[in-house]
Amino acid sequence: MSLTLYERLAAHDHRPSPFCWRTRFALAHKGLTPEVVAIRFTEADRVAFSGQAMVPVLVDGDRVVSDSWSIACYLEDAYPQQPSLFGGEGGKALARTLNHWVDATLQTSLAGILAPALYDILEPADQAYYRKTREARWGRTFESMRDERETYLAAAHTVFEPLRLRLAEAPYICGDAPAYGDYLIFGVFQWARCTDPQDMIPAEDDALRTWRDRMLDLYDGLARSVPAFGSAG
Ligand SMILES: N[C@@H](CCC(=O)N[C@@H](CS)C(=O)NCC(=O)O)C(=O)O
Repeated sequence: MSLTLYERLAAHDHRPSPFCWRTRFALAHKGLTPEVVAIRFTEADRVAFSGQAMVPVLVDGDRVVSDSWSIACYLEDAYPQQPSLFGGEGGKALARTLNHWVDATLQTSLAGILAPALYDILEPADQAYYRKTREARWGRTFESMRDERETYLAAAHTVFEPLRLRLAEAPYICGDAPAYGDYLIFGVFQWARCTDPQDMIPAEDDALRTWRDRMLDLYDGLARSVPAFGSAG
């Protein structure tokens, strides 16, 4: 059966979407290797067949699934013989809670840094679209966000703290082995790796950085298989 993943493309083959990285890792966790089709922001018509305009979109034979959480749930149900993404119903509920925290808090805490950084690696036609939609979303210009980088970074490091506490207890967010909770969080750091010229976790002994290195090595270096913009791995 054919398996195709539609994901976001930036200039020079960068793959910056944190939502798509969750799905890439979920597929690898299930031992699945999709054909990857990368599309620009201004090519939403290429996923119109899914009934919406965003990526990721997974096409598995005649099934079309959009939204990273729906895709993870689909994979868990469709491939039960492969390693579990959630570890049962309780784990699934916790993963969903973490999903909301990542979307509402972790990603938002970094958007002021990473949205302007992503803008810089987009093709000109995509830049116009991205600037208009994101500046409207955040109510600020990219220039004013850039001016506040240090303030955003200090606030983000406070948001990182529960992750550091967890990673002092176990090698992965989900315990001895990685699972969907790790992929949810790693997607954000992969967004940073693909866009931001400065490493936001500079201390080599930071538990978050050690975990990030471990995640970069997973699945034969899946996350390293796309270009990094800066120094973060
Ligand atoms: N809730 C969705 C969010 C997906 C999402 O925001 N995808 C971005 C990836 S760049 C997108 O396609 N945005 C399209 C746009 O802003 O026009 C999920 O978890 O998959």
